[in-house]
Amino acid sequence: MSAETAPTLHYFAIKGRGEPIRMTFAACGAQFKEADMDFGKMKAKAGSAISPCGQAPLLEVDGTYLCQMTAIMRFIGAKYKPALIGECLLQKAHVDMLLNSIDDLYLKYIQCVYGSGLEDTPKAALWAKHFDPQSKAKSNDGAHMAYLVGFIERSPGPFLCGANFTIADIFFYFTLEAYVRTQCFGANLAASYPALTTYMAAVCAVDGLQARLTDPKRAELAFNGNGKG
Ligand SMILES: N[C@@H](CCC(=O)N[C@@H](CS)C(=O)NCC(=O)O)C(=O)O
Repeated sequence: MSAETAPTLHYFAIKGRGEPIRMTFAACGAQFKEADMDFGKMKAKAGSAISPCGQAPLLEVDGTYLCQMTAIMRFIGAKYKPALIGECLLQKAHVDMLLNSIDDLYLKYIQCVYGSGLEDTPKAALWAKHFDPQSKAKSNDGAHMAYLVGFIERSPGPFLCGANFTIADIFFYFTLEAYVRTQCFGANLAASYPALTTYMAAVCAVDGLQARLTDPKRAELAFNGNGKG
């Protein structure tokens, strides 16, 4: 694809929900442009074709603005590297199931970061309800790390869908990055779920993605927009 027709990611200068999209482009080896999102303009135009849900990220493709991070990742995968969205109909459904399950757990992080500043008490509550292996059979909105690790443990290969690396791995890796940061659960996460260490190493080694993960410009981006987490 020529530089002129490359899609444009409209997002803030942070990792946030823009980063799994950047990682997806990297895993595809596809070019894209970036434009800083202006929060006021995004809200002023909320509900219009250029800000359909009044939220970012947005991907501008041939004059159309797509919102919803996982839908954007699926579009990029389908366009540039179809195996990333699943190799057959059933695996595609599996990838969608995983993306929804991962988002359920990622949202618990976002709520704790933006709703409670990732303070110690809410962070301990987050661990107790959604991470402590003892709580996996309790009511937890379907969001529990034990469920996601279960997918890895049942997989016949290094990734969530066996040997096929998919966009679900991209979002899960990013979610794990958030939770393993020292500001969050640090080493406690891998201590409770040892399978995560091998899994994260396998994802890190994926061609294309590796370049994004080691890009110094990525390291400079804050994880979230409020300086927490
Ligand atoms: N479900 C949406 C969530 C998007 C979202 O929460 N975007 C945040 C930034 S990461 C935002 O625009 N927040 C401003 C607001 O909701 O008013 C997605 O997956 O893209």
